[in-house]
Amino acid sequence: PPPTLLHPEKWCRGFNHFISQCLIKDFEKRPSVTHLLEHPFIKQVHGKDMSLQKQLAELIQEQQQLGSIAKTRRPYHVDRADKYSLDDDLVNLEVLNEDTIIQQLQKRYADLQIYTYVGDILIALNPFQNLSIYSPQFSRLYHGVKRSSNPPHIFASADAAYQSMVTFSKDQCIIISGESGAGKTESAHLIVQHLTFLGKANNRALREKILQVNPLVEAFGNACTAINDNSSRFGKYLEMMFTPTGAVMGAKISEYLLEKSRVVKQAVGEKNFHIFYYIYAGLYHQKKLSEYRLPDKKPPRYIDNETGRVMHDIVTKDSYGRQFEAIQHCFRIIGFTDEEVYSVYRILTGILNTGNIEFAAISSQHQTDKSEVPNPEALDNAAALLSIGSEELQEALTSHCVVTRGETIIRTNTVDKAADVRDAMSKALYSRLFSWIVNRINTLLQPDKNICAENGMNVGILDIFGFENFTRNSFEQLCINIANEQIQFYFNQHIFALEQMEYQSEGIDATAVEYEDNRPLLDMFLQKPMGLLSLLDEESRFPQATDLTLVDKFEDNLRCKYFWRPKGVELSFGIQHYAGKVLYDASAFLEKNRDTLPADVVVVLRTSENKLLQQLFSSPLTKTGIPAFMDKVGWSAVDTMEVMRHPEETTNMKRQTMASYFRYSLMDLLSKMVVGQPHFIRCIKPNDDREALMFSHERVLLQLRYTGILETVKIRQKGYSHRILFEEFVKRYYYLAFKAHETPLGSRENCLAILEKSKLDNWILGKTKVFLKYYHIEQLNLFLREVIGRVVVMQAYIKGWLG
Ligand code: AOV
Ligand code: MG
Repeated sequence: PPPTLLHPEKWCRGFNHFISQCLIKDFEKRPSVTHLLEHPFIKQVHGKDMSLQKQLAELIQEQQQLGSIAKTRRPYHVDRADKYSLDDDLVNLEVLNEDTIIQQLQKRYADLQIYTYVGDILIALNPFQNLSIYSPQFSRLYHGVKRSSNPPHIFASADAAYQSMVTFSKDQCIIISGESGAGKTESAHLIVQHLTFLGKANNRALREKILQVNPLVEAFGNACTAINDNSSRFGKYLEMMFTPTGAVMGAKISEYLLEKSRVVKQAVGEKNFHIFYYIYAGLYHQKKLSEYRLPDKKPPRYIDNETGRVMHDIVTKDSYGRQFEAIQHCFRIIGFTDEEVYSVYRILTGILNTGNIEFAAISSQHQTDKSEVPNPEALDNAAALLSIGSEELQEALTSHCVVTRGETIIRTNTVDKAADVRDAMSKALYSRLFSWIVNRINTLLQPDKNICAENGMNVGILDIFGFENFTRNSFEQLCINIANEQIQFYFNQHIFALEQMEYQSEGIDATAVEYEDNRPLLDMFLQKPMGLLSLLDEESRFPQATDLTLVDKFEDNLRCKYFWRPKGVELSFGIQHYAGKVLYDASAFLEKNRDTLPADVVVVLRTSENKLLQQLFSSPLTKTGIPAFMDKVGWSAVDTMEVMRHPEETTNMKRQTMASYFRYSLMDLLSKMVVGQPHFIRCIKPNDDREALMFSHERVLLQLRYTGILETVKIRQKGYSHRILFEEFVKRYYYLAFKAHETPLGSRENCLAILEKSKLDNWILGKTKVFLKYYHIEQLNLFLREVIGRVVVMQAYIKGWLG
């Protein structure tokens, strides 16, 4: 059988010390692999096995690149002075203040240098134009080289995460933040693109599939808002899974808090989820609208909030139609069956038809609270597409059962109530369909059990909806902004709080950097029982409560500087978020939080002959599993304790409100994030007009302030971003100072030996940990890869030599 390349560590340990010493000598005499490939043994055994040859050839190339570094083992900062522009990293600024930072960013932006480092953190300015810096050539350029060899780039950040994962067999997590329209989603795409490049799966089909995931889920989860034409209306955590040697083997998405209210209503100037326009236009151009019982003169109400415009776009431009084809392609590549896709289309068009059902009051003397459907054809259409009975549907929409004292009574719905039930049904259909698609993708992309799934590692990429401040802000904005508040807290914890705590406990003298701690605000939202979300839940339990009593309750209980109630506008309240003041309009807060779907509707939908639809409603779609617990990092302490005490409450809530679901989702997300080593990308929006090359001093300054960039630069200048236990450090880097077969102790002395041998300066040894600057790690990892690489090449060589 063809020999496989072992992990060098295993290989060395398995080898006789004497032989390996001889081989090292021999290899060092003839350090070329060209003759290795020419070796009779290799030719004989692997004449046809291209993959081994290819692996070797790649290794050689890498060795050659690394070789030049090895020859000049100078300290990093000397090394970079000649090749690397000092402008690339804000940490190099001599005079450090808001002005110098902003000038630097502005100058770079004018040169289309949209990326800038702050130590290990990447700042990305939205270019608002397509740049030609993301081609495969660029992927190659940023593959496994020293960061300073190239200008800052998002690929370099992806590369850093990947290298760190492969080198230390540790999960990584890339956290992309920034306000709405700042470029998070684009950044996430670019990272996936580069990671698929790095994780060269031999399996090309898998690579193709992974690249289709984002476009597909975004067609269903993104929409046009007043700020961004492709705004994420859900939070997305995409985990790319790799084998221990770094080949991509699968992917998994978790979705958070889809803004489902958008299905039934959109603000002025905004749109529904993209997929509805795609499918309507696609069917229009394919002349298939009638098959799905959709009118061809006027689009359904749910997608026609600005009468006329959508139809005009569909008829005159073909872009929606092309997008529909693209989505069909995505479905096919990822592996959905035709039947499944057909069911999805039936449900989508079923929702569009449902939106067209109208209600009118039946006026009789005795009953004013009864409604009927004046356009029964809409009802028939919806029922037909959802494969349910049209009479049953009408019943479920216009009446409801109440059980009192063991007796079931049927009550009728008013016109308004019936319309609410209709919309609740559409929202439930859509959000469950969305979750199903995500789950299905996860099944289709799960790693093949045969390729060592248990030793796999992953890189998670977080892309949520950014901070929003519209003219009118509702419950959805509140949830979105709290989520962003939480991400900011996580960032602060990592960059400032934990770092300072650690210096203290290790007896290192480091001056503290002041930063804006948003924890009190987060506690105001999340604390139990008096936090805003708890108050909202409590009020939602009272049938008599109104949105006004809710705001009164907030005012009575949230007595802190972050909350205020403007005079003269009854239903509004203001919050001082980390990213600015936002005025919320509390109308419909209670109803949105209660998020009720009448049992009668569920019963009818379960009778559907569409198997997929039946499945969507067959069990309560709760998120599975309690989040694996989770450091103190990033979560309001109060809340963590609470959930640990009552785990059943989070998973098994009988009547789940949006607030409790939201709280649970946030926690679930954090529990995923805290497992990995974080990498931060801060997206910044240079102007509000989406104009290329326009740099609004004011807007950028604001974002720099609230994201704490100045403080981050300070702490990165002074601080040590990597703190590694002695034992861990020796385990990781012993190759650099010891023989491969040795097993040195994880002691302070051995750490010192490694550090000195590597000729680095500016590090500190604490009581139990080595404190390193971000650039030390990079340098050490390169040395390490060079040594390991050499061992791998040798191994193959030896196999030939022995044969
Ligand atoms: P967001 O994800 O941060 O907003 P997007 O990633 O959707 O923002 O970016 C908004 C728009 O900016 C994109 O549609 C592109 O037109 C442009 N853009 C962003 N980054 C780049 C880039 N690197 N190159 C070219 N154009 C870019 V939101 O999801 O609304 O919070 O909720
Ligand atoms: Mg986005």
